[in-house]
Amino acid sequence: MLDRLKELGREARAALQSAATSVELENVRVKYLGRKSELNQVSRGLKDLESDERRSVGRAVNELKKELGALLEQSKKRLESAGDGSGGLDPTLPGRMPWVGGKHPLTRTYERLESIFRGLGFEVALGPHVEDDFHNFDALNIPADHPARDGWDTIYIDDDSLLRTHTSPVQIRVMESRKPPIRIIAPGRVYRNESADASHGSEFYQLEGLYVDRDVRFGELKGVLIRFMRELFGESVTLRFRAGFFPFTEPSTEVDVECLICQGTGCSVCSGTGWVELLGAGMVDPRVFEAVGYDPGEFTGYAFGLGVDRICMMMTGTDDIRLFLENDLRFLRQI
Ligand code: FA5
Repeated sequence: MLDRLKELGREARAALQSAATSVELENVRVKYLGRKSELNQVSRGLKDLESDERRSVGRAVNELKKELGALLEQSKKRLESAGDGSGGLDPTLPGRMPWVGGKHPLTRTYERLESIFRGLGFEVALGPHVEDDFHNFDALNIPADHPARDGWDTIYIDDDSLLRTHTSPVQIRVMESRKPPIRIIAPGRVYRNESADASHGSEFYQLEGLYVDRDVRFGELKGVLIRFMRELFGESVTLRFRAGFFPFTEPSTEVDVECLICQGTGCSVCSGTGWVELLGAGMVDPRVFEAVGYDPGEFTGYAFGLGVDRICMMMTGTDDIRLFLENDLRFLRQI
């Protein structure tokens, strides 16, 4: 028995030292140290031996196991540091996909809107987020004592500086600096001092549109908005033009889309009505033209202001607007 153990030791040592890959090494381990190995069988048979022999063979078995275990560790290290071709890796495992970052759904929505409007002949204009009363309100025919100011719950920074409540002040800035024809979109974040719910944020994105020229008519506004909505949601989208009121447009309209979250059956996003308001629009009020030095007898125009977050909700089937600004990667990765 002791002779056989010596021989086993010689074989195992040679095999451990010559293993050239981690797979080979694993096979050697199973053969000489595994549960069904000869060494283990000798170990299990110790109880049947005479006590003298049991002691000597038992000692030899333990020493050999210890020695081979240490050799196994050495061989593992040797293969890892030598880069054995498998490098200790199992080449049969599937590869790990690297995580690739993506654009935020609001950015993707905005880019889609921009591309549609560029295709319709609009160019992009930008304006400041910190505005003054004149551009955010007065020039838009909303004087200080006008009750419509209540409709825009305003965050003031000081007596005359505020966080813009809509993108409409960009209309004023563009008209102050250029003569018609003007055909712009003005995207950006707006701020309101209102409490958030499933379809209202206190910070959200709008996209303003403005077209000014001679003989611009309401029919063109309607045509552009319908074309835009169909490009975005498909030809079968159901829209509703409601009469609306904005001090800076006359006549005015608000446009709703049949709620794409519940297909018009009523949910928390559409407050059970089946419709979601996506934008306000209308023909530019002559008083606005006067405020920027245009002759209202010569020029007419239309303007609109879209809620980008609401459109993003409809496009992605998201039922709570607040999710867009929480930056929870578990949510963002789903979209
Ligand atoms: C305005 O802000 C006008 N400036 C729009 C306009 C521009 C009208 C030019 C006429 C001509 P309103 O407050 O309704 O309007 O907002 C426009 C759109 O922004 C809404 O239709 C809605 O889609 C979105 N919106 C309004 N309030 C919120 C809010 N709290 N959270 C998310 N989206 C909102």
